[in-house]
Amino acid sequence: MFKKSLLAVAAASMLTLTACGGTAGAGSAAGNSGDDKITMGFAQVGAESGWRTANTKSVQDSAKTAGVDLKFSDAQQKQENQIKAIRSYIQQKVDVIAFSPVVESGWDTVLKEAKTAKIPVILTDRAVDSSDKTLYKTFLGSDFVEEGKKAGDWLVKDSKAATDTVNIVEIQGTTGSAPANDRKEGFAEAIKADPKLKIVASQSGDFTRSGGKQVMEAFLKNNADIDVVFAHNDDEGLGAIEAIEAAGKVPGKDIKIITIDAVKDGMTALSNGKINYIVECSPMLGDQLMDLAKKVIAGESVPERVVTEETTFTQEQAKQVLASRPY
Ligand code: GYE
Repeated sequence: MFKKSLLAVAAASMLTLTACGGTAGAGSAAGNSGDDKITMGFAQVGAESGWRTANTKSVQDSAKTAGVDLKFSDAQQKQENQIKAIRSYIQQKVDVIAFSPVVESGWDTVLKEAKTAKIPVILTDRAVDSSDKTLYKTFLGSDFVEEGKKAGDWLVKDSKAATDTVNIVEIQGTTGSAPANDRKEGFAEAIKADPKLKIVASQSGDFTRSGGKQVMEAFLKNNADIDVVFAHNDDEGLGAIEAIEAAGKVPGKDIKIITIDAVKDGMTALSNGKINYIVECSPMLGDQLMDLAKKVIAGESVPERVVTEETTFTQEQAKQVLASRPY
């Protein structure tokens, strides 16, 4: 089914080429590589987390299934590397560029270069703060504010019976990234509902396990009374667990932990009672990305925002689904 529709789109894109000579962002699927394969340049953030590994695999697998020739680069969480990769994709005249911007700001120049070269850009996973919405065709990914809200809503409910102040430490994601900015905002918004809930410290763990561990060690040193950790991703939460255990405390009991992602290691810790709640963020964006790319190249209209569907998991729910989680 999928293959068939891709063939149809590929054919449509060739028709577009014949009809309008590859102008107006129609791409040049047949022109560049000498066959009818679409070439996509994908500038990935890095390999910082379990989520990212699953996301990379999803994009690579889906490209294969869709018959898309994928050029892939890993920016090691550095914006300058991503910009270099995008410039090289422009030089190579790929048909479409997709990327997951490590931070939100500072993309206008390189996006304008892609636009001038008539190469369409698709944002996946993370947003940019450019005011010129014509610099990219669509943005596929999660609603991070909503994710932060879900995490905060759970804590509001869970803390109903508490009589004292609930001291929260927050381990933020990569500074300046859309998920760090938005999850922080959504969580803060939700916990406003209960004045007992107080964020006593907030620092970036760069979305990594080692970052989460380091930040948590410092938090434990400087704060005698921590009740809750809100980590912006599972990996940071898993790092925090190590720090909490090393300090002789019991994660999930002495200190409750809320994270976002729901990757295998996170879900395992949730089933084992070391994490208390996980908000899902799906990394499986590959199929939708390939589909959007085909449409964009064929000159079809696509929605400017495609939001990923996601759920949440308690410890009980995690036990039930753990075995069947694909990543
Ligand atoms: O939550 C985190 C990863 O951008 C949604 O990046 C993504 C985030 C994800 O490093 O684990």
